Amino acid sequence: MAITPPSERIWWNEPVAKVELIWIAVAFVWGLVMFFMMIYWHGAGEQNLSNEAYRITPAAFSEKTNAMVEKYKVREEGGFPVVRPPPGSDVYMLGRLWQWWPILELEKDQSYRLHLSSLDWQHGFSLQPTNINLQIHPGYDMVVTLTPDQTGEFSVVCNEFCGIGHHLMIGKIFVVE
Ligand SMILES: [Cu+2]
Repeated sequence: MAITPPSERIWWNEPVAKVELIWIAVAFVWGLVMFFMMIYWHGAGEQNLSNEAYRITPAAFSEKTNAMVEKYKVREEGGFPVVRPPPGSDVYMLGRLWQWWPILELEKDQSYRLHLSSLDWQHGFSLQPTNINLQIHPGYDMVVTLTPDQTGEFSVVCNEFCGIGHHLMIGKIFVVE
């Protein structure tokens, strides 16, 4: 904190030190690099997905999810319905305190339109172990076109802190032949 006024009245019009100019140039160039990396990673990276987003109310999203579960439920697992929707269809997974619901069973090398939304707060959809991450907000229907290319059991963990049950918020996607 300055307790005396600057000695020159026009204090801001001094020549800028060379070191400072170098730092400004470095920061500017790095900013440009990062900007173009965003575009590069969109194509070359495997985490930044092209997605679509639409407005939807939590009630409407919940209704669509329930309709899919009723139609395509094949079994239960730990109190969760396991749903096997036909390839090419719209599939829904909702986030809420504190679960990803329902469990999905998808076929390898088939494409699905995966719809994600939250019924309450912001959640993070993190597909493990592939490390695909999306922010999931109430009021928005995030749509990702998904073509699983390996079979197995994948976990969906919430990676946006959402309260006391956050660490228990684990969903599942099975990919089968
Ligand atoms: Cu959460």
